[in-house]
Amino acid sequence: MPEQLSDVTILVTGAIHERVLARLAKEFRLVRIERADLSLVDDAVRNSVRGVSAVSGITASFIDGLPKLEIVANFGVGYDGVDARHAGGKNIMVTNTPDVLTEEVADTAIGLLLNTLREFSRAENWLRDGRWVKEGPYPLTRATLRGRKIGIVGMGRIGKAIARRLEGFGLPIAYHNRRPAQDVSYPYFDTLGGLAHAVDTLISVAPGGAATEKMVGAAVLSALGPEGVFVNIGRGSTVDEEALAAALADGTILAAGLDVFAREPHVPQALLDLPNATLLPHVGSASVHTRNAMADLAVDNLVSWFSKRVAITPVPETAHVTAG
Ligand code: 8YV
Repeated sequence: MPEQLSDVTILVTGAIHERVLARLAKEFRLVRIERADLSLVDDAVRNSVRGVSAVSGITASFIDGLPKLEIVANFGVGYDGVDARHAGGKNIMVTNTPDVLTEEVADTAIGLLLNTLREFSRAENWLRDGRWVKEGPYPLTRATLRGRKIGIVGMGRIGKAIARRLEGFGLPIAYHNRRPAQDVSYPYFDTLGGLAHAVDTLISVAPGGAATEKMVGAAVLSALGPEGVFVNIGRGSTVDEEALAAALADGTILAAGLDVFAREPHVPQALLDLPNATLLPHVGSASVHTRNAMADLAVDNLVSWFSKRVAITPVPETAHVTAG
């Protein structure tokens, strides 16, 4: 007889989308803790947890502390908050939420790029502050999208969706990735520095993690040059924020648009102080429509795992994992 989902314990660590909670509570036995810290659960719970639903903080030791764990369902396409390699080594599945947020995040990247270049937030403040009436038109923007050469860092699903949009703007596109992408014909650069040299507008969709830590630093920014614009919609950990603030302050590059930061929700004061930085509070996928779709996919992975014994969207590090 197939097992009852209501007998399966799912642990939710930290804040997560309401729809994830509502659906999990309906289908499973749900236990919530305020952060991924096993001292917050007693041994009976610890020994019964078979699935985890989380956004971040799922370390190797957290995984090791749950003897019956079979699957971690990450809310978000980026899963740098889950030690997926460790999970994969222990035959534990990790899933993420790809595809359902691709177009939303690509839309946000374009909006952030345009806002960074054409200063729409500042222009709106000019209007709201009554300066249009008192002082006349908002000053012409120093920057424009016209004539720009785009470099995309990370040519995955979202990188491709951004590239498709920018083709429509009539701009040349090149990219850097760990390896050339199969289904695109844009020029490929095997180093980030090489790409930064060749373009004046760098859009990063790169994932977080040790391999990409602070990869956008002083050398890359100086290669981008004084007309350079840097947009980050990937992960804040990929940027040396101190070097970026310095490059924006001294004119090494022209402007930056950032949706992600190394220590969210904290944004370095040096960036807050800069007029040529456009800063968003990690809203890339943050519409009701898209977050609902992400919530459903996160929960559907758990339902599929415990009813059909297969995950819908396993991450590559755990693609080999099978249900015992
Ligand atoms: C998520 C994201 O909203 O999917 C991702 O990787 O960065 C965002 O879309 C975030 O992970 C959850 O808050």
